[in-house]
Amino acid sequence: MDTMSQTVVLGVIGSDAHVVGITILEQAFSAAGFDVVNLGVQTSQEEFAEAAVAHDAEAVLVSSLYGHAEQDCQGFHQVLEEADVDAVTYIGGNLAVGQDEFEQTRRTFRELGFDPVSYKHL
Ligand code: B12
Repeated sequence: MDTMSQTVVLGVIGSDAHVVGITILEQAFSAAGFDVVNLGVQTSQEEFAEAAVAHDAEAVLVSSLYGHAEQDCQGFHQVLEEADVDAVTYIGGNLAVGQDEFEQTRRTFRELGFDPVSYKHL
């Protein structure tokens, strides 16, 4: 019988070491009944893909705070595709450097292949 497990893979991409946000996300998703695989900070694109495959993830959640999300996510969806990952992908945090406009940021990450972006104004 299908166990209907809903696994969420979560991590902070690139060289980013901000850990508080994903710790809160981990707790929130666990409390909501998901199985959470928290890859922690400084996670590479390949590590996200490997974990998503290994755990047959429903969703991959990428966090980025330090302002380099756009560079760190270049080619990310190709890496996922090559690994045969079939999951929704979300990104959130502080996705741009400084005070740039939300719609522009959302467009940038949609074009990079992500589903709706959670974005925090600084
Ligand atoms: C604490 C902190 C640090 C600590 C981190 C300690 C640690 N181990 O976590 C230290 C001092 C190490 C640090 C270092 C740096 N930091 Co810092 N840091 C912060 C600070 C003050 C708070 C971050 C935090 O913990 N917030 C609390 C949590 C709960 O909120 P959050 O992280 O935003 O996460 C929530 C949401 O964003 C969202 N979310 C997050 N990820 C995701 C993902 C998805 C999918 C979704 C849906 C939602 C989501 O949900 C979370 C829970 O509510 C912020 C400023 C701020 N007020 O945000 C700067 C800030 C993030 N840091 C900044 C910078 C620049 C740096 C450094 C580059 C500074 C430097 N020159 O060295 C380095 C980077 C080091 C590195 N390699 O990562 C900038 C980033 C600027 C930008 N993006 O434009 C900020 C915004 C400060 C600023 N205003 O300039 N930092």
